[in-house]
Amino acid sequence: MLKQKKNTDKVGVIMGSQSDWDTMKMTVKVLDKLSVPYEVNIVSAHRTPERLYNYAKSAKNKNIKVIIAGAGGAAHLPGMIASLTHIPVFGVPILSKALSGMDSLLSIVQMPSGIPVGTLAIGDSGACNAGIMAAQILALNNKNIERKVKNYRLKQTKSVNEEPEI
Ligand code: RP5
Repeated sequence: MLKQKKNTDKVGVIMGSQSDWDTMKMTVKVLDKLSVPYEVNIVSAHRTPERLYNYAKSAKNKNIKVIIAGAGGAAHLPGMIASLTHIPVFGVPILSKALSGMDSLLSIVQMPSGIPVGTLAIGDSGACNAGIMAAQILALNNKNIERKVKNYRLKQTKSVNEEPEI
């Protein structure tokens, strides 16, 4: 993780359980790549509801500009965080064992009108894209992150062969 100055804009990455880390490490990996400052925590909507409340209420004072919340199954974390703060929240549906992440996806995406959660794809792609999306938002006010995001995209484009290797 980057060394962080005080008052630096950052991303808050949270997950409902230690078991979500395998997926959410994809978010952290891409944030590192794009030089985006972040902090990462476990916050469970069901097992640690007071921690959830305190996290949402203290996020602004910690200069968190975007929150990425990964959760699986009943997956109430992103929606509950979004209900407690005006900071934009992205939800990452974890690929659950029982229902292959469909439970997580539907739970996160079906927010009532008035409390949005930007919902990403199930699993690793969603976790990675949530990080890129957050970087793109911070890039609006940060030239260094903007440069990193542009380079990331350029490198990705260059890496795609015109023809398949047969
Ligand atoms: C959710 O329940 C978590 O986000 C996790 O995806 C799921 C299972 O949690 P564990 O029982 O593995 O801790 O709250």
